[in-house]
Amino acid sequence: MWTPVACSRWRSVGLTPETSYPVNLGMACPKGWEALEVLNSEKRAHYPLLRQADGTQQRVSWDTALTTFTERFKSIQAKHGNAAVAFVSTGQIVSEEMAFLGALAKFGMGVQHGDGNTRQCMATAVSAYKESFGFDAPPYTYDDFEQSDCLVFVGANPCIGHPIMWERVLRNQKSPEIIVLDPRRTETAMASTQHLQLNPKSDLALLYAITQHLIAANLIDYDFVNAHTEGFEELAAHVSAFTPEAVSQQCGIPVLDIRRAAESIGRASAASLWWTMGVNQSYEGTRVAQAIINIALITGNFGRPGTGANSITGQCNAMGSRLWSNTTNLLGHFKFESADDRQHVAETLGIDVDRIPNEGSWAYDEIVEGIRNGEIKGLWVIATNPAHSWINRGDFRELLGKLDFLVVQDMYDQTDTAKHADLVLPAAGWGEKVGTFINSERRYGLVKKVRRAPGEALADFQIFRAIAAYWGVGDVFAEWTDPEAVFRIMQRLSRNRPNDISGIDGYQQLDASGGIQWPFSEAESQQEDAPVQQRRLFSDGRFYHENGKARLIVDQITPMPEPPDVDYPHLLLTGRGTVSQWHTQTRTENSKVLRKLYPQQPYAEIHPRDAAKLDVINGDRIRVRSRRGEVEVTAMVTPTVRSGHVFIPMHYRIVNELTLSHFDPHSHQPSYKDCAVCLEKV
Ligand SMILES: Nc1nc2c(c(=O)[nH]1)N[C@H]1C(S)=C(S)[C@@H](COP(=O)(O)OP(=O)(O)OC[C@H]3O[C@@H](n4cnc5c(=O)[nH]c(N)nc54)[C@H](O)[C@@H]3O)O[C@H]1N2
Ligand SMILES: Nc1nc2c(c(=O)[nH]1)N[C@H]1C(S)=C(S)[C@@H](COP(=O)(O)OP(=O)(O)OC[C@H]3O[C@@H](n4cnc5c(=O)[nH]c(N)nc54)[C@H](O)[C@@H]3O)O[C@H]1N2
Ligand SMILES: [Mo]
Repeated sequence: MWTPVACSRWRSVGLTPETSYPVNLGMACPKGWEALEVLNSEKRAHYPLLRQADGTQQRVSWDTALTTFTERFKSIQAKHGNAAVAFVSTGQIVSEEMAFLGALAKFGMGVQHGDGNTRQCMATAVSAYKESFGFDAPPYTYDDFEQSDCLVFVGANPCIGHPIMWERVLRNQKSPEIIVLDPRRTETAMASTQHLQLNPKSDLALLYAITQHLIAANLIDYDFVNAHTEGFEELAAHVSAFTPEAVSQQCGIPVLDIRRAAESIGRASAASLWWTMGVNQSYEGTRVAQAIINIALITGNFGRPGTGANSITGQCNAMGSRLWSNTTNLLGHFKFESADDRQHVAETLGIDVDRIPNEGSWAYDEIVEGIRNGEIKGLWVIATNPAHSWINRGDFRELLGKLDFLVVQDMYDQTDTAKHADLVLPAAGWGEKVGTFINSERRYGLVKKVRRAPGEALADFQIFRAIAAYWGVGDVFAEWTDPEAVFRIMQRLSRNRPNDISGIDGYQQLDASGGIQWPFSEAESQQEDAPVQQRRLFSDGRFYHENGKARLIVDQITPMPEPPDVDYPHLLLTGRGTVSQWHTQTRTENSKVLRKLYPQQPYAEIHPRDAAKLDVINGDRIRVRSRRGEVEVTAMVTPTVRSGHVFIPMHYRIVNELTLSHFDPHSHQPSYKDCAVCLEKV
């Protein structure tokens, strides 16, 4: 949490991290220090832009913009049906805006399909938790980083991606065992006590082998298993073939190292397992995440300090999107398919139940296919930049050209996606509006306005309100007057649900208390001894399935769809490059300080042996080619990647020219970190 420094009305000159906020405890990463600077950029969207007959985008008034938005989308719907207009949103706007967008699109405009960049990021964790626990519920609190005596990081590089959380690990006083499963020798791996540098996508086999050893060595908490889980016998039978000896070669990990990792987990008094994109962005990610959950369950590592099977969130409000985007789930994590749920939501919102569709949206990849086959003709993109970030983006950019009408609502009007837009709606950003973000540990925190947005840019909330009025559904959203009014609606919807927030006494309490983790029911708020700052789930061992038990889920191993071969002998890994870069760089490239902290030219990390074979040295130009495209990058020769692997940070737009469109079948999350490429010296 940040406090503005020396701030006249709507003009802050600096930010300083708050020492008492329970999340960052006064620490900050470089992107945080520069958060105001990137708001001042020339590239900010100042005015609505409309594409003219000559192909150029020209400034128009908000009235023209909103009239055009309404007329064009309504005419598409009149001609091709309501479902021909779709939206793609984000984990980067406040929860109240997320809820408003989803409700406006689906209950107001009759849109059937909408999804968000959360699909690229968290969908796998959601599917895994829902199936295993019965609800999408990361159980931990950040204090667990400090309370654990064995921390396992699977496909996560918190030194780069989550520096504030990594600081919490460094504050751990228990000399913990830190086990990292990553095919690269990352900064996090270097700081670990055990780095299992496994072959990419061999996680499932390795985790099953760890499970097998835990069972064989009798390191199971049978009391917990019997009382709180189901499926142990099937699990034990399934993993019995995955002995450390049987998987060692496939995973590239010595037998003894597998056993040692299993022993460390099994013998810890509080073990916690953490995962991020090395798991979520995989064609079998849901099953890998569940293999992680299984290990925490069978060792009884739930509900106590320092434990848990813990998915770390990517974007600032990915969890807001999971609960409130009204895309896959009905607003507030209800089911579109359930008549009772639709009735309940309609009554709570005071709207006609017929406004609520009886099926969820298509997933992102299905929306993309809908554009390809002509079922989707109009697209509204809010706070995401898919022309850079979508898998195999070359193909995606061509598809954007097929749309009859593309609207992009962003803080910047020069993003890769905004350049293709027929209409650009200029939005205010973080620091220029109010609302709540929900972080990885389920904490609602208040986002405050510390400055005014540039030009005629408006908070997304105000844009949605204006669209509701122009569309002619202002009366449906009469109660949705400001973010806090929507927060109260969200509180009503959450009542008696796993994500209950009915006990929060408005924004003022969120502000005063340093944020509040869900669930926080009205009943709990009245208990005198209720813990306020650090709350973890499942201390009573009750999960959300009807019988209260968690499910142990196992599956067959899936082969990698495009493994390296003679023509494309290398495997491409992608991910975060530096602490100073954020995603598609629409924000971070606007800070002079941050720009100095990372290479301007796209680069690829390759192993010294591969460099020698290609006859290149550090700094030489190389060509990386996949079956989809080819790019030129600078070679960064380093033993952090294994021979046969190449790593390119996702911050450079070239990276998704190469990636292969393939997805986890359960979560539909893109598998961004595995495709075959070949390298040539330029
Ligand atoms: N500086 C910075 N921080 C960020 C972001 C940013 O853009 N910049 N983005 C934020 C967001 S939205 C996200 S989602 C998070 C992402 O945070 P992380 O998930 O930590 O980041 P990544 O680098 O994408 O992936 C993590 C690791 O997965 C490894 N990996 C690749 N394939 C495999 C595999 O098959 N198995 C295993 N076990 N590991 C594998 C990669 O080598 C990589 O080191 O970061 C957040 N924080
Ligand atoms: N190859 C490869 N590709 C990847 C990944 C990978 O690891 N490898 N990671 C994936 C992951 S985890 C993620 S999360 C995605 C991220 O991909 P994107 O979502 O496409 O990337 P961002 O750059 O975060 O885009 C967010 C946009 O929202 C705008 N914005 C920010 N705040 C606001 C606001 O308040 N209102 C409005 N209207 N606009 C706002 C920003 O200006 C920016 O243009 O990339 C995915 N793509
Ligand atoms: Mo992400």
